[in-house]
Amino acid sequence: MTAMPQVPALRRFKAAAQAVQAARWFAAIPPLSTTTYIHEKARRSHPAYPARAPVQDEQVSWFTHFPTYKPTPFEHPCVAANDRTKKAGGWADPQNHRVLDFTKRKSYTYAQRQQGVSSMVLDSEGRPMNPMGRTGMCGRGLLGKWGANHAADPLVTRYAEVEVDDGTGTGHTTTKRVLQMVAIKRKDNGEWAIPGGMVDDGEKVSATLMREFREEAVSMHAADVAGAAGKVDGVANRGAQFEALLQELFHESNPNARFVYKGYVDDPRNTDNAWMETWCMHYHIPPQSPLAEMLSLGLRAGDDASEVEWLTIQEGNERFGSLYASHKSMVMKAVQQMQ
Ligand code: RP5
Repeated sequence: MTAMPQVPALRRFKAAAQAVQAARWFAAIPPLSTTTYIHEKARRSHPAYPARAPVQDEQVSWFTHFPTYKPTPFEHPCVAANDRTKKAGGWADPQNHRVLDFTKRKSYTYAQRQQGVSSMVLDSEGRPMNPMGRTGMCGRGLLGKWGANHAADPLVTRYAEVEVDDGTGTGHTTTKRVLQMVAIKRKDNGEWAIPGGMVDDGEKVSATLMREFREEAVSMHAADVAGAAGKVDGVANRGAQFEALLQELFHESNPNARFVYKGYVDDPRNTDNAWMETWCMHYHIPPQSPLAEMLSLGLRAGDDASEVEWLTIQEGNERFGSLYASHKSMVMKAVQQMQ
């Protein structure tokens, strides 16, 4: 018996039904409470990516008629090499997205749009559609999951006294109190960022927040802290003390931890079918507290970071102005919440 030919009318009907479903979901609910948000970094170049197809601001929305749109297909080889169905400890979905059940996947962005229902809209090939629209690239790029890829961002701040030019033109300085954040320089594109990272399968966000902060910004062994602190004040068990203070800071029940943001990230790795979403929490360290003292001793870049520093949160500070992805907006929101 010969196979039934595909019925074009049926295909057209399915496509129309998907468009209607998409229309219901894509009501513009932007991240970070702006009303006219259009992702921008998600359309930019990335050092590990081929060129994206150009997408102008007015072409981003899936509802804009764009018949000539031909996104560049790309999946970085490291993604297939980490297929979790083939490699123990792999962090990527299989290449064939059709074997996945997307009704079991969550997207904060989609959930925000449709009263808590987080299932993702799929395109005519069954791949999840970026809730913010076109990016000029299809496939997964460097991201492991089809659809939403979840991260957590620990924003750690303190007040510090710094010496600044007094503005008299005499070369004299004055002391100024500034707000600073722990920031890392990312190895992948050299941009400064909150020391966040991916939530592992089955991991609690609170655990990711602490793990990423420790791995990227305070990469040290207890002995290092003891050694560093020992040189300063001779206290021996500072490593264990530091660990206990970190545990307390990132504990779910820390009353001083503040929720900042949960949703889409305008990340340069995003594609039409895979994108970053994050959960950002803010931890402000009081001056002269034991943790403040230890963090001033113990910042050290590790894992995906090449440098780490207390970065001054101030317009005019170039590093702050060009923070990675949507991180500047998150920091600004946290600062507003402090006022
Ligand atoms: C950003 O990517 C998130 O806000 C988070 O900071 C980061 C997670 O990715 P990796 O740092 O693990 O690459 O979108």
